[in-house]
Amino acid sequence: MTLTRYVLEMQKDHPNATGSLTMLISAIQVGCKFVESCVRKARLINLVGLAGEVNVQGEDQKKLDVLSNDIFVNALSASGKVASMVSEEIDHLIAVDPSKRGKYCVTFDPLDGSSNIDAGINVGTIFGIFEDKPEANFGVESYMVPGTEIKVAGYCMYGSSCNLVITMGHNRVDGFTLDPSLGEFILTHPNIRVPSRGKIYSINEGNSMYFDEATINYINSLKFPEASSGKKPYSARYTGSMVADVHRTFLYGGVFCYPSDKKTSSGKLRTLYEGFPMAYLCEMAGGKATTGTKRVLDIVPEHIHDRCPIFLGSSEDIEEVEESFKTHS
Ligand code: AHM
Ligand code: MG
Repeated sequence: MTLTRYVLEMQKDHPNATGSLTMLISAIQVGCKFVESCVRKARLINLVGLAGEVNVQGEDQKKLDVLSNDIFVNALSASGKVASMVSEEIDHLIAVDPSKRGKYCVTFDPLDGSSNIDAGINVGTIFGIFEDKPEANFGVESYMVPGTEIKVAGYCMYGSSCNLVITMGHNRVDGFTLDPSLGEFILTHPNIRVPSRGKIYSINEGNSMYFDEATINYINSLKFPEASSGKKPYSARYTGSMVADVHRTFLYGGVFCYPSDKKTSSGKLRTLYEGFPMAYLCEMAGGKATTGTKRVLDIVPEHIHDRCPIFLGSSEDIEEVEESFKTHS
């Protein structure tokens, strides 16, 4: 089953389907293949290193950040199915030329985890698809909606293999692996379900001195379980690449966390193109995603580059996070 056939079949019985979403996902698929090929040969063709610019987040842009952003902006604009876009790399809303506008709004982080790229660690693209609101008149208001309005979410991980994981809703998440000889994504992980309980936690513990009490207590409960609980300490795994850490969490279970702390009241990860897509994928795969005190998908952003704290993964583990926040906030 190729990704193209999968999307066609998912849309086949949809009463109002016009083929637009299928074409849009096809454009994303092409973008992912293009970025995959650039990441694969980056070292050889001098694509590692800095581009010399600083993005809206105040981070140094890598050459591959800039290139990946251009690839997605061009692929999505050319699809004719997009009204506007929000990219991590561009400070303003990206308007599509009126002659090519469609009805979807797309948010994306073209190359998440790019600070890892020079060391050859996994990186990825994260995307979310929303519907344009006519009353927004192609402005940012189309994006100031709760995460529950997201239609499609996914990521592509450029790692030891290239994996694209997608949900079009209906409690269904599927994973594809790129067969480089065919140039096609093949269904290799049908119906991904996040185990209800895991044994791994994933957090940048180097920030511990800034964590609030609820986070510290929760992490300590994983490392020093009460003898009476019969639980063993969890293993720690953290690559610093959200796509890789979340992908592992989906497959093996456990928790991925980027909390708010004393330095950053909303954490680090961006709501529209990191928080919402990953939270939606997690819920559709049977897991949960919270800020600690609120379901991530219930957030309504006020700005396109807003950030949100996030704890996502196995439902029973996330319920313990929520418990810790109830007790210690
Ligand atoms: P980026 O979008 O600039 O790459 O930053 C996001 C990344 C995530 O992939 C990862 O989870 C997080 O930043 C790691 O941050 P830290 O280095 O603070 O642990
Ligand atoms: Mg990112």
